[in-house]
Amino acid sequence: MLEKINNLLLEVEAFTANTKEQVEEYRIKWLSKKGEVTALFEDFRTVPNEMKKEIGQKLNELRNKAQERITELKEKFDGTEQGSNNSEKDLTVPAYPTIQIGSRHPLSIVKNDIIDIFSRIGFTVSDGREIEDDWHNFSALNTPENHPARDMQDTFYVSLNPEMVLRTQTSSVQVHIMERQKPPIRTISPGRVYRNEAISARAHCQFHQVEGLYIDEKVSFADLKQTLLYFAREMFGAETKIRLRPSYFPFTEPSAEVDISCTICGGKGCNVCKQTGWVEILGCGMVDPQVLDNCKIDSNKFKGFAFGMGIERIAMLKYQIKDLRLFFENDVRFLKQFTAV
Ligand code: 2NM
Repeated sequence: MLEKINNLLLEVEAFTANTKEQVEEYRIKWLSKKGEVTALFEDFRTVPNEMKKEIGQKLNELRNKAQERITELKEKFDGTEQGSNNSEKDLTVPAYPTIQIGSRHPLSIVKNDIIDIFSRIGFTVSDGREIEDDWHNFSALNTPENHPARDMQDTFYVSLNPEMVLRTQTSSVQVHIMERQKPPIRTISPGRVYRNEAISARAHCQFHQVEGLYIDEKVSFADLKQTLLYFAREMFGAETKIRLRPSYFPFTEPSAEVDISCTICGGKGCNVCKQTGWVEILGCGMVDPQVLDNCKIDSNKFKGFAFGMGIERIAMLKYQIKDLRLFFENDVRFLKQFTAV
């Protein structure tokens, strides 16, 4: 056995190769599972104890030398065209990404941005149901029986049941919160809402909203304004200005609509802002005391502000998307433009 080992040692030392293939051939001949060195290790088990030390050392020497020689020669051919007949694959090349990573929907990106911005100033996120009863969607929110929003033309009724609707706004979530929770309340509710509208570039029968609500003992209109200025600057950049115009909602008094200075022209006037320098982004107001009382919150003690915005609208401004329908068609040519880098 010793003789066999010595012969192999000589062979290893004398070995040179001209091609990569030859190196691989010898690796198989010596070191593979069926190779000669491996076979000697098998035989080693039968060597008498008194010879184990000497033969073991030699055997280890042989294996190390063979391994060294092969690595050495492999390195010599690596990276050179020599010896490569191109049939051999380079196993160190990073794998081709056969699994394509998807992209997040632009509405989800913007929704998450809005959640992040309000989380940083202490707002929680609340979810609710999309099928609502009349009380949570309308009555509690001060929307009377004869209000046009309740019309079949505007609202989807479930199975013609006059009590159940697809929610038309996520303030219904906040009615649940106010009924359940004592102030202070500081929460936003993102979610899908439904309105019975003809589908066009500017309107759809489903869209997404984030509504916000803050109730405490001393909440003022100034708090509302400053919160919305903070939001506008975080969302659209530090230079952004806001402007409030008086408006009307059944659930707030006073109410206002909020414009931001146009993100495209910076206020100079362009197509997006129709030469006005301003674009509308949300509605807001001080929660009507009647709404607080409807939800068993003492309107003498507590005040609140609320606001609501369409996520599609914010996303259209942020990404300059001109047709609302793109958000719902799931055309990959549209969606893949939002792949994170
Ligand atoms: C808006 C505009 C103004 C609003 C009101 C409430 C609630 F539940 F507290 F009464 N939540 N959201 C609100 C107020 C929503 O959307 C344009």
